[in-house]
Amino acid sequence: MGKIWVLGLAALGLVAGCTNSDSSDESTHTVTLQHDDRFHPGDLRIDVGDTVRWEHMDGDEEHSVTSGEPDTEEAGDVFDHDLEEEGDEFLFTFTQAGSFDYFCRYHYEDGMVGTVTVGGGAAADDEADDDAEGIDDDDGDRTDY
Ligand SMILES: [Cu+2]
Repeated sequence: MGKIWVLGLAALGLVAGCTNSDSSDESTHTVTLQHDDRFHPGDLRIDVGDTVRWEHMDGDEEHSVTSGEPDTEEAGDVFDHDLEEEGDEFLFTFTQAGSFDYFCRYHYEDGMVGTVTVGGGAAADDEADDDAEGIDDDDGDRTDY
């Protein structure tokens, strides 16, 4: 009985190991908030399913990570998180492709804004091209024949 139990645990360990390695292709990207009132990097390109981690590295200066563009109705709709002091962080996982603007409520007028571009790699570009060509070809065929 004792040996079977040990083997069972070992098998579970292997399964857990595989699961961990699978999830490692969803990566986390760090954007730091620094003393120059900028996000670093301001433009970030990630894959769908990746997580962005904003890390405060600016003493006790209050910043925010707020989705959208300043002074619009959509501002803060997706996320709106204050980072008040050094070491504070905010994580957000992007599950949809697209281009996502965000800003700091306190310093956007000084240029503390950023963009996260999700997906849009070779695969997405090919799909967009195919769609455009498909529409053109259909129209052309109907007109010609
Ligand atoms: Cu700020």
